[in-house]
Amino acid sequence: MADFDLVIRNAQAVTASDIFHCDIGVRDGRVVQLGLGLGAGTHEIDAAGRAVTPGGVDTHCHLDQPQAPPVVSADDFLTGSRSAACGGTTTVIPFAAQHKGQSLREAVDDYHRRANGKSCIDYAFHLIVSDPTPTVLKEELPALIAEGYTSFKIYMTYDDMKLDDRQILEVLDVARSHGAMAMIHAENSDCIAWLTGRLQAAGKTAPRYHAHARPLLVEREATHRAIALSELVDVPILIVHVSGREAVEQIRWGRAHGLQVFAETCPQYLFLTAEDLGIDDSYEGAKCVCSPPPRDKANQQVIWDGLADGLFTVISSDHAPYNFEGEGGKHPAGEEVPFNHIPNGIPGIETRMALLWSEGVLGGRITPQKFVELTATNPAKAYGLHPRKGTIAVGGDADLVIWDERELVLTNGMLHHAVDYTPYEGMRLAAWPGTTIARGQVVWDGTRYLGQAGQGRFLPCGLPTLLPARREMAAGR
Ligand code: DUC
Ligand code: ZN
Ligand code: ZN
Repeated sequence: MADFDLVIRNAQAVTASDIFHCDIGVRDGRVVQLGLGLGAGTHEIDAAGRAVTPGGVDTHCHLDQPQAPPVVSADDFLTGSRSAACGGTTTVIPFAAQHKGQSLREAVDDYHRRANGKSCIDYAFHLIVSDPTPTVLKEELPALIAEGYTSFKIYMTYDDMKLDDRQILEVLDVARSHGAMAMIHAENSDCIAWLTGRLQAAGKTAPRYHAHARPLLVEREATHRAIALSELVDVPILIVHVSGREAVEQIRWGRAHGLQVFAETCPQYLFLTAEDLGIDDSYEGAKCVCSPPPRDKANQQVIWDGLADGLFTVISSDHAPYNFEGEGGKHPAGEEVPFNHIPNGIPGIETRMALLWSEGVLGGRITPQKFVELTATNPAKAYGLHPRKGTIAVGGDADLVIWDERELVLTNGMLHHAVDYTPYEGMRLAAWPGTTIARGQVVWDGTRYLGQAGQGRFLPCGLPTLLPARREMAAGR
């Protein structure tokens, strides 16, 4: 009888701290031995000295999130998890979103119905709190945190989602009392509304004006305010989808003052610029409308620097799957809508890992260990899934990626999401996941999706374990 269900031989294993040569023995979906010359496995894969990293943990993506008609999410848990797996991600945390007037519990129950039996990889839920009633604050949120929904997103913009400062303080206070992680979308709503009104009055409605309505200072002001509110409550926060220099400066300022401010960025702020929204009034730019908007080359460099020097805690996809031409998308029935009616968000759940390995690691901008820290280990720690997820260690889930370093041209045709475009069409990459293994099962072999709907399990989250000592934060990193 074989000693293991699966042995990966001759791996160059990468964790957030080390790179080491080993075989990886897997039994019952977990890593049970790391060493050289391991015994036989029922299945064996020769990694042939290639890099093996933990499967990606994508802690910011939107799958089958209910939308206001006519907008629809192109990806559900089936297509979204399939796409994630083929791109080297083995755990996702999308959002159970409360709409105003709805109970939070109802939003969670509805989201479980949407996920149930569909995902091929493990998943957890963040909450979105858009209506913090006394019942939500005193009963529902504490109960849900205790059940494993230990993080929630707060919006400072969007009329149907945003909280005012007083409400943000109330929600942060719950996070503090119960040890949960608050994620904040930091853009100043009134500034956006005022700028949008002026642009519209001037007839400036093409997609490129989306970036004019959301300049860096709109993000800077809200980031500073979010940090100040968290300081008042004395609770850590995580600023999501940070796009450029001005928000980065606020986060560095907060840390230099000893505050626990974590930060997330996304590939769109490394690989797209505002020019991708259009240099003229072409509607193609709608494909890259997301919030905050992509900035410019100099800001891309600021984001790369922040990834390398520890400013950023995680890099997530913020996969927001809206079709361009297809149903419920950005170009509804071929109609060109004003920028402020274009659904905000771009697809990227399958491309996150390869973009960062190819351009970050192979491009010499970050180390392989930093890649693992940003794409897997810190995301798992931030949301209470570590060490089961996010590393290669005995006892952890056997969620692994074996990397193929090969030249390829990215096209939407190679992707497995249900979105009809990728913003990275035609981009040249130097790597792609050659094999993705989720809890010991091969779900992607480099050419074929081999996962099964329902193979992924719901993961209740523990409390975040990513709380560096205040002294380290104060070093200004
Ligand atoms: N914020 C997100 O996190 N995702 C899509 C759109 C947005 O504004
Ligand atoms: Zn957001
Ligand atoms: Zn998002």
